[in-house]
Amino acid sequence: MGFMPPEPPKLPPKAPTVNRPDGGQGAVVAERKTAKTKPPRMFQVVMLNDDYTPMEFVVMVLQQTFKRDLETATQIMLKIHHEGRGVCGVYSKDVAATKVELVLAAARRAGHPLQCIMEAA
Ligand code: TYC
Repeated sequence: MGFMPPEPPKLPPKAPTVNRPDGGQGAVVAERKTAKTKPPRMFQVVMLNDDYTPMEFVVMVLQQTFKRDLETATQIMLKIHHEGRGVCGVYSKDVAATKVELVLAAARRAGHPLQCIMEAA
């Protein structure tokens, strides 16, 4: 008997491609049932009252760091002064943390004890 080359392995018969969800293009993309990305957790930057930081300094910080106009900044400052604390703004975690650092650095630099914290909104 002569040499016989080995038969190639038998593959299962191919299903008709035209009936596949992608129209036979080869890629099957599953539909996502739920949203892929959740909205980011938000954090409020809260400023605390003290007896020493000048009102004008707080208003200036609110204008510069939190982009408030003079009237809004004054209202927020007075709320903090009367109620002990007030929300300066609500931001993503990184932005809130940066704003807290900016406020504390400006206060330290000016020699004021102004305190500022972030909390989950
Ligand atoms: N209480 C301060 C004063 O009478 C003013 C002040 C307001 C300080 C808000 C801090 O976050 C603050 N000079």
